[in-house]
Amino acid sequence: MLGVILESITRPSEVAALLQYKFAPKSSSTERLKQSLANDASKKECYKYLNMTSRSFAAVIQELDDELRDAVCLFYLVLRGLDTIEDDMTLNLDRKVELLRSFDQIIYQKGWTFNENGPNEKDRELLVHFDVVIDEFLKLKPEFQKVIANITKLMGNGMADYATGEHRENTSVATVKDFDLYCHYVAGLVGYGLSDLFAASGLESKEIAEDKTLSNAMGVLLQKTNIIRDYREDLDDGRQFWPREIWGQYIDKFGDLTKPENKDKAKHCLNHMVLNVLNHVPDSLTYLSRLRNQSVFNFCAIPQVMAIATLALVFNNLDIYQRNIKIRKGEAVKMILQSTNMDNVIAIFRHYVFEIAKRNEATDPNFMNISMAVGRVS
Ligand code: D61
Ligand code: MG
Repeated sequence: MLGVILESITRPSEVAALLQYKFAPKSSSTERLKQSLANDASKKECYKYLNMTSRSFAAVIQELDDELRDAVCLFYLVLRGLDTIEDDMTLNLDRKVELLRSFDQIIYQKGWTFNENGPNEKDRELLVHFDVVIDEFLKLKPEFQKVIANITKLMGNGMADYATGEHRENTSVATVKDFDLYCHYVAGLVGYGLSDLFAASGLESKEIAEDKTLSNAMGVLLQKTNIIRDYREDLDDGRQFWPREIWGQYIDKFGDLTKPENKDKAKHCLNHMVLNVLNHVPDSLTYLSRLRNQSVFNFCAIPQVMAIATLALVFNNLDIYQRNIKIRKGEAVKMILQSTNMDNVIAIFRHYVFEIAKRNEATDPNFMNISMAVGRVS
């Protein structure tokens, strides 16, 4: 906490937000969740795994209204389990593909657990105790179960296609179209599933699940932002998610973007990647503007606002090629406290997109395209 305050010490509004957040009374939703966990050990386990495996989503999920909280928590845990199989580079490829393609059936097998993940896989514990997730999944309303199983099937098969390189000539991401499709599988589909859950809960109208382009954009914007921010970590782990169609315009070898002698090209490449994400901003704002329930609005708006702030942080910032960079906790908390209505969310988006415009340079080959993408938001 002290470190967090020091990081924001020159920004009084952030220090105020941190203190307000820290000493705020527990929300009524948190209270009700605590009550529902008091005499339910297996549900309690699930929320323990939610908090263990997600820094970004645990808090916003727990703040959802009662009608949705458990369904979204289980949706998250099921997909985190699936992703823990996808991410494991120590698993044999045939075994991985078999698991990915059948995961939508595994979630109906009472007692199923998995201990074949490598010892260093970050969420391996979740799969070791996956029987608890399955028990709670099977207690959800059949309509919720169907949404979750349907998305799990589509995502598992999409991940398997990528793991085997089925739809293209090699295992890295070649074209912008491939990049969009991969992000659709791993994140856009979450947007579809969440919209279906919102509609099934009755907290939002059926229309929210009808425009798939908007639901997809919600997830793709988050995933692409993570992929830019995580360049170095992924490179060090032997993964490449940036499409060659973009980085190939600037450099011959993906890893060469880290080299000091390539810094201008690396900067232009990075900004080209940010430009690609900016294209999803109008759809994300349109989706948010259609939400009616307060808890659903906060749940959806907070991650989007964090992503826009992260995009502004990475734009024109060569540090991403050397280390992990993150927005300050004080900045994050200030945004969380503000992200409760559409007017504030639009103001936050404008603020960060304006930050990008200020650091846009006339020497950048995409200077004009970036200006136009900015113009579409402000
Ligand atoms: C509103 C609110 C939250 C939303 C949304 C709309 C639309 C989409 C998403 C959240 C999904 C965002 C994904 C961005 C984070 N990326 C990852 O976690 C990557 O894994 C992707 C596959 C598993 C997706 C699991 C997930 C994530 C968030 C959820 C959810 C399911 C269910 C409900 C609510 C939020 C990434 O994982 C990194 C890691 O291992 O930690 C990767 O492997 O690329
Ligand atoms: Mg993954």
